[in-house]
Amino acid sequence: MSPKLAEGTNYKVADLGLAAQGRMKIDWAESRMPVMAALRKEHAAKQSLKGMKIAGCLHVTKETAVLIETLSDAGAEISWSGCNPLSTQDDVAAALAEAGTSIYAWHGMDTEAFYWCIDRTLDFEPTLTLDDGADLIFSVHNRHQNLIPGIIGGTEETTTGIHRLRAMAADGALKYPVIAVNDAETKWDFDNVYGTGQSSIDGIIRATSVLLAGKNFVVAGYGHCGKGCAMRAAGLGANVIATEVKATAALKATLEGHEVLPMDKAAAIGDIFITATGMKDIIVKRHFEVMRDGAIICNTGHYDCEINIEDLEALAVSKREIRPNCDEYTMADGRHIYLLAQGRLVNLAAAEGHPSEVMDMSFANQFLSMVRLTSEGKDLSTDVHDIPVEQDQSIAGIKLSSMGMSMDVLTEAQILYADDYSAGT
Ligand code: 9W4
Repeated sequence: MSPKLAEGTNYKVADLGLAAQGRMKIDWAESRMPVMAALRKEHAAKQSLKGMKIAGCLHVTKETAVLIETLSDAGAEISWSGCNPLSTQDDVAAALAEAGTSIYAWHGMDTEAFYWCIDRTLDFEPTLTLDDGADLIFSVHNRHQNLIPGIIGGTEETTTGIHRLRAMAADGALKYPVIAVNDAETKWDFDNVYGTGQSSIDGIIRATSVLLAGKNFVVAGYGHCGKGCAMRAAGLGANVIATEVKATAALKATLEGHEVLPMDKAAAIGDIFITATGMKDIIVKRHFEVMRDGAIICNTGHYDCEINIEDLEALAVSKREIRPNCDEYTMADGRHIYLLAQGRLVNLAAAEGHPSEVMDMSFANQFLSMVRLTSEGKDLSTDVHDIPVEQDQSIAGIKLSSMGMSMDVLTEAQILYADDYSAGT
């Protein structure tokens, strides 16, 4: 472990000198998270989490800091670690440590340090766990089983984590109830379409500064993320071309005004390519061979195998980093192809991930799940539980009113009309 780290009785972070800068980032995020502000006001007054000890393992970002401080203001004791060594923002970690939060996180830590940090957050014997990737739940179940009787429940943020926890529950191996935060509509739908849509375009622009208007913008995969990217690129004046393997998704892309082509055709006419499929080998050798000079390629799908970088490396005669997060590959015939963020998620590596306004809703789901586990956790079965529909509606409602919008309400007569089956249709 690096000797340069700052260590205290309840923290280990990179550099406390970054705290003032981190605090400004947190203040900025907080001002963009009105749902969290409303929940903080209500639950700080009620002290809904009083007596709870929450161990968290989730990306240490400015938005997560808002979640941590909201949980703390609602009466909980907190101990936190980052869930990915590359996502920890050292200035945010320093600001949290300076404000007294127990936090063990620094950018670029190795695997041994990662588990050391998780173990430190378990030292205070938590009553609740809050996860992104389920490392905390796995650590409790595999290495700290003595803590299980004291744990009321946990939450999990990601699809992958939830998938594994459901498998654990099916085998009878899960020992406390878990709420699947990802499955809330106010989480995955808004994250994927609006969060990934904007931040992916943001990553492309930060890495390249190119004009999108008039460009052929090829989106591989028209799922929620692909749709978000397509919508925003079209809004900036690009001609969007979607590639798909699923007819219904391809049809949606067509009816939303985009062209649909197989990648073999799109490869030759695209100016900018973004992969958002979750599948490997979307852009391979034969595509690189026909691409235009100056083509830009990047990935916003779940994995970094969508673009076959080995094929690109094999075709190239030279490579240089021409700008941060932008590698220029020169082909034998003199054409240049630009790969962004080394094929990793462009919205995270070259931009800042989901905007705070989007994280506002994801983290409202985390917060309300902690409140639900506190009040009802003892009655929940040892299984993976969904977010209640009313919670989704309540979060969306607070978000709407914070934006000055208001809705209609069904009258009694309308509710009766909808349920009435006496007179046929
Ligand atoms: N960030 C991340 C992961 C890997 C990574 C260039 C190659 C996810 C969700 C939220 O995973 C996250 N690798 C990088 S940068 C980087 C960043 N590089 C750098 O060289 C390796 C991550 C959730 N979230 C938001 O989206 C916004 N606020 C949040 O809390 C954060 C980070």
